[in-house]
Amino acid sequence: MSFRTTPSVSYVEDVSPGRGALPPRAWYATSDAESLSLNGSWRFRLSATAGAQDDSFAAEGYGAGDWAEVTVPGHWVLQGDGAFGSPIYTNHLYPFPVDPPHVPTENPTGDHLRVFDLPDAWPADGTAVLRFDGVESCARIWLNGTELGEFKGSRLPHEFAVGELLKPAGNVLAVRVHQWSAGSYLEDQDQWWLPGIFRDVTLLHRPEGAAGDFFVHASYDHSTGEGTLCVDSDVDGRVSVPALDIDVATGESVTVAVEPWSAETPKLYDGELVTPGERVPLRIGFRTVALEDGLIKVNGRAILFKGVNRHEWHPERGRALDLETMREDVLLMKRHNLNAVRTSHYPPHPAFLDLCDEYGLWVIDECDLETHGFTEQRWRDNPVDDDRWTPALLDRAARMVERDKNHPSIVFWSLGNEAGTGRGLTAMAEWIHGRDTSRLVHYEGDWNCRDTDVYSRMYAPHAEVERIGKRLDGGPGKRRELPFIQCEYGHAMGNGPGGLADYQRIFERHDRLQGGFIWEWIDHGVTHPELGFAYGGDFGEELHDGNFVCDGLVFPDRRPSPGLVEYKKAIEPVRFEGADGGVRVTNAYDFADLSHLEFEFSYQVDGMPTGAHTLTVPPLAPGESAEVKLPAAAPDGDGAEVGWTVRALLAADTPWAGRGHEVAWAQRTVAPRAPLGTATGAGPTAAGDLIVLGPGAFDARTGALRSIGGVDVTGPRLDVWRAPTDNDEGASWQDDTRWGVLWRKLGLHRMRHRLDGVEADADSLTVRTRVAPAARDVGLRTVYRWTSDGERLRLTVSVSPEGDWKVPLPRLGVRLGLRAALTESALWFGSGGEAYPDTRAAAKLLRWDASIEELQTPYVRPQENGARSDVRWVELGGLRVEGEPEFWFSARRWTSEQLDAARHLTDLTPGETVWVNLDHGQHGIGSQSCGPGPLPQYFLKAEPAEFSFVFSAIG
Ligand code: IPT
Repeated sequence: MSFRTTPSVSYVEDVSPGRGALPPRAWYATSDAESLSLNGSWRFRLSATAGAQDDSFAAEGYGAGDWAEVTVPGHWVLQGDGAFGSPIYTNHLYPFPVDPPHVPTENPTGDHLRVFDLPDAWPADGTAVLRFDGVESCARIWLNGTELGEFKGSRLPHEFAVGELLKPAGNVLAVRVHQWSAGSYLEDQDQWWLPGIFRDVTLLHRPEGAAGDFFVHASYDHSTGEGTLCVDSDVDGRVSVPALDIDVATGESVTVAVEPWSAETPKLYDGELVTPGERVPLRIGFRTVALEDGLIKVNGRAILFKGVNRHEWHPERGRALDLETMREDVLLMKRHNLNAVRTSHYPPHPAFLDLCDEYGLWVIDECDLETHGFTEQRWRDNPVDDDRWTPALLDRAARMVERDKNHPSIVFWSLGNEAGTGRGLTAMAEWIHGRDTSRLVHYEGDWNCRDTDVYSRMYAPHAEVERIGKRLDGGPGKRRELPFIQCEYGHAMGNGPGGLADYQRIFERHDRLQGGFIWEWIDHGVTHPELGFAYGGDFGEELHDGNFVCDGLVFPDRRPSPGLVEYKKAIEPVRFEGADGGVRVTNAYDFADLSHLEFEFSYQVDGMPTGAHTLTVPPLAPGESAEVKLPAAAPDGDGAEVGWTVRALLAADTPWAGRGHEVAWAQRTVAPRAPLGTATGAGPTAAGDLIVLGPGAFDARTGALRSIGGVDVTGPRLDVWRAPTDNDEGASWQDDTRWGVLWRKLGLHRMRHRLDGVEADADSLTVRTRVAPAARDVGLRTVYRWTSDGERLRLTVSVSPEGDWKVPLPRLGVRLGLRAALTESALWFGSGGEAYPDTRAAAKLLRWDASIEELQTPYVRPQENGARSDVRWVELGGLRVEGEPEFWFSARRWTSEQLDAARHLTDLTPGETVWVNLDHGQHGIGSQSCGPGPLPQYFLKAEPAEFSFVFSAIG
């Protein structure tokens, strides 16, 4: 005798892509055919295992009145206030035992129910399909009690024919979603595991004679200026493009003069595909992508990717993105000079690609495939090298290509990410090459370029990229013929990434280097009531990768981080160089001339802009440059520094920014500021326990400063510690240069200050100290020498390292405390935004003011932030501080030690002191949270240094 106790759920662990779905086809948002969105509130029941419940919920008349509700699109773990489980974050580790294709018995399973009526206008004839745009990770579908099938492939569409099952009213759509399935092994991307129906569910009417699949081929011949259009269509019909007077049959090709599409000039022509039963709007962009002379060319020109990796993310809704959020991403990218997106690591919601077509971004569309966790077992059992999985891989490739093939913005198909190598990948590449000869194929894991049309790498150091640019990298013959891109570089985790401008200059020096994509666009922080933004581990995950999920150029709420501002500057499409009495302007666009820009020029005196002038720049073609005379003579600074700023601004409104939006800029100093002077004349005098020197009062025994002109001051003392950034901490696999770890090991976070002597002479007060960590023999001899002219107090700090310093210093300067009650804001002449030695390209030197709060950069995991560079002077808390040479300053309501100890911003609470760092040096930032550390020229070496500050009290 045999009997079953649980319903069969064998499909969950089946390596096949599924059953019952229609073949994939081109996706379009609208047509004149009726459609019904099934987004909204659905009834929801969560089970702990895949087989906990039978199918009876799918039957008509089932009573789900006591079920909970969830919003579709959505992830159930982000709804229900924790009642439906929690998100899990792992980078590459599978959060379940690796035994493909098996998944855990504990397999959260969400039954979703939606009852709907057809609208009155729903035609009686024809048929209908149900479209699911994204369900993670495996779904089984029933309509009115009849099973339609099941599928995997979370970020890919699946359609089911439902025509004869539909009723005018009371249709019951039942969807059972399993968090884990065989498909999970193919979806090991570095992101939160978020089950649910997270993209749209739509019922589409298919009239008699409706469009089936169609492929818009729209190429451009740059030698003739003509475009050729041919629309292949499963269902015969006609294609019209009124603006081009085109009206041809499907399958027929027509060549006419057109304006081509490029990311810089995204010309789209409205057209229509008319089949006997349906009219489908088309947005046609003419462009030709080719591999020519070993270069990626579009419309005959080599392009340079200034790109970013974009995951779909919203801090409350996860990967369930609405159109406005997608548009915000595109607008932010365009406003920051980006021209390319890699859709890491899966095809995005298709509406995002419509936006890329419309606003102009080159796209690498990546397949929903990553098997990174197999690296833990040296890739043994890797599905991409196991024929049993190949149908699933080919299904994924086809669903991506067929869905997205009509987007002019897509120039590359990418097989996936971090999946090792194997026959399955080759099969995908072969199929894609055969299906679409108008685009190129990308996959980073293929270093020999067996299957790909570009040599692509991630996080290659500058020197290696330069060698590749010079073609000194060797490699197999095919690779040597191919162009190079970095599909990931510049790890934007926390403060950073550093070194972007250095990469960009290398990319520009060598034709073979066609740019790259920063990792990544957005921090995947989850809005959390107590923590602000949560990251890995904050939901009690047993296995997690902490804040490695927060590594974007924008914060979770899409506020740009300084990294994005820096990138914008590094990739700006217009370059300015100072020339004798003029400025040399270079057009660094690939396609656009400069006629869409206007140029503004102004001088600034002591950081204050004087009047603006127009700079007349010819409409240079891409690559051209010209020297332009400065429009006015420099004003007399009378001892103050004089410089100029030139800005390239949009001359007219565009769809992505208004007239006046700044695209590029540069500055140059014309006359330096006068030296600060020695500030001597007054001598120290004893007054009880104090020594008075000009406006300064010092502790007579310790030499510590107490006040300046009545303003209470704690310190200043030498300070070398900064709360390590994620890039300081480094990645676990880079042990020898993880400075954050080595600094702490050496004890730089607990330096002791030994007083060796306080000496007063006729015109100075000298305090001799040695600053060093316990248990070590290295130290910094530090001498503070104070002088005054009666009004101002000058401090010169001399530092001499002792012992064998094997590590660079985090920072070198002084820290002082001011009374918080009197310190609300700062006014300074220096860089406006955060800057460090290798994140300083965007340091615009003007006079700025900001509150102490505004001086903080809200990195999701607290860490060193907010330094302003090249500071000539700063005023805060009743003091003016001038520096010689220029210095870095930061001010915060907590100490570096408190910043270091905090895990979330909500751990930081303001105290009674504002702590100010005046730094002579900062160590570079680099990209070591995943890639290479700072370049050697940005190291802050422990070597002899001397720097001065002049303090005075202000009214
Ligand atoms: C690389 C991954 O491709 C990406 O998804 C992300 O995890 C990134 O690293 C780090 O944030 S893989 C890495 C081992 C180089």
